[in-house]
Amino acid sequence: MFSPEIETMSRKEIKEMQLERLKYIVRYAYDNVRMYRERFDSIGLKPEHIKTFKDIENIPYTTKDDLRDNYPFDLLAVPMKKIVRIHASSGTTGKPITCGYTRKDLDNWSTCLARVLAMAGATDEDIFQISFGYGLFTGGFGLHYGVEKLGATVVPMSSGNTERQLMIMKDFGVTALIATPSYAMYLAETAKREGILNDLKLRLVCMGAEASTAETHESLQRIFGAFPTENYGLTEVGGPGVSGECREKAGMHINEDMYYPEIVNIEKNRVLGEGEQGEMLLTTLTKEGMPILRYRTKDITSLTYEPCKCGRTLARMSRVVGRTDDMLIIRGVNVFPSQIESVLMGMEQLGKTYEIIVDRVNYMDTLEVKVEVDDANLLTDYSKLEELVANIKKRLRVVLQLDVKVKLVEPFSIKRAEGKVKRVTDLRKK
Ligand code: DLL
Repeated sequence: MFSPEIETMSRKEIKEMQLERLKYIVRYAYDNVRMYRERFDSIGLKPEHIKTFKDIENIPYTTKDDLRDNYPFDLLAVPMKKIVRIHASSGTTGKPITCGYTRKDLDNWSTCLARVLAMAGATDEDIFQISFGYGLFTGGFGLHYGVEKLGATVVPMSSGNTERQLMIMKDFGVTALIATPSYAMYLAETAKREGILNDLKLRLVCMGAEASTAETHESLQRIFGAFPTENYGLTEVGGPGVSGECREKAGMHINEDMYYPEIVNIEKNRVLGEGEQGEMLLTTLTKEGMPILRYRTKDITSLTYEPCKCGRTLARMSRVVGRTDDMLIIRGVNVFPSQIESVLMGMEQLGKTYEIIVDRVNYMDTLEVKVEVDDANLLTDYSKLEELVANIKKRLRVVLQLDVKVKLVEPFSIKRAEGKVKRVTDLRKK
């Protein structure tokens, strides 16, 4: 454990620390960020009204629109000369959202990540290849300083150039890979195709920045022979390092001394209890540069406060099922891409890359799944092919309660993503 004094605190101690920090950060945000002050004033809320965890529920949510409206720096709580780093989201539509860090924020951030990596089983003897993009994206630099803080070795590869990634992995004796699950899988498939799996020393794959499923972890473990874990975070609250899986793989431990999580039912505006699934809100407990209160992550998960078999007492969040804005509604049925992924990744004849295409034909929603086969020979054996398609359709029907069109395509024919993968094309929006 990187911070045993924090990671094994009793629940009572954690709660006391969180309440103290919550009161502090609410006052700090009110005093230093105009948006929070105006928002509190408009509903007659004062920082001194926040005395219990229940009182936190009176604080309005912060949303992505708030970050956009205050682009680029209006949410900073300190003068620019105290900000030593700025990151930003990739911003697929319009302007990105930004996050500013003081020196202390960077130090806390790398502590969070050193903990996450130690949870995954890493030590100062590991050689980490970071295949996240370095730049405004929080993944590359965030993990980089976490690895250094742990005392392990960093190979700052950044993303892209798969052949070269594998060459370095082999030549440098890399023992731990940091990448998105989709890129880790691409590296694994390519290493397999090139017959170099036995030359690799990889023992850990630390994934994040995208949703993954148990089946994806299992396939990666099968191919790479390395232990897969995932970690979670988002730019708005500082980037990766909010939480990470330990060797028990029983949820991601949240760095609760730095983040206060809540699960809410947004429609009913109600905070949910332990084990109940809903959208996660996060409040930063220590951020100086840009404190954020009750941020609506849009990520759907649940929390457990049971101590873990690993000895840690930090709350755990379950694997993210999906984002509220990723949920597809097909003929009235709610579908998360992760449900489709768990079916496809669980079938050996299939490759690891797929696409989901949604359309509307004659006023009816259609859902098509395009997936690569593992072995191209299968595509010329029509009876086997038909049997496989029927099997996939049947399994998808069980999970989704929907009829899905399935198209099998050649290995490596679907374009690979080097950063975050985009699996869904919704033609209804056009
Ligand atoms: O993806 C931060 C990050 C970098 C996390 C590297 C982990 C590792 P953003 O680009 O702002 O930040 O995207 C944040 O990505 O709200 C989730 O929807 C998704 N996400 C991140 N980690 C996971 C995960 C980074 N482990 C958004 N499982 C979040 C599922 C994840 N979704």
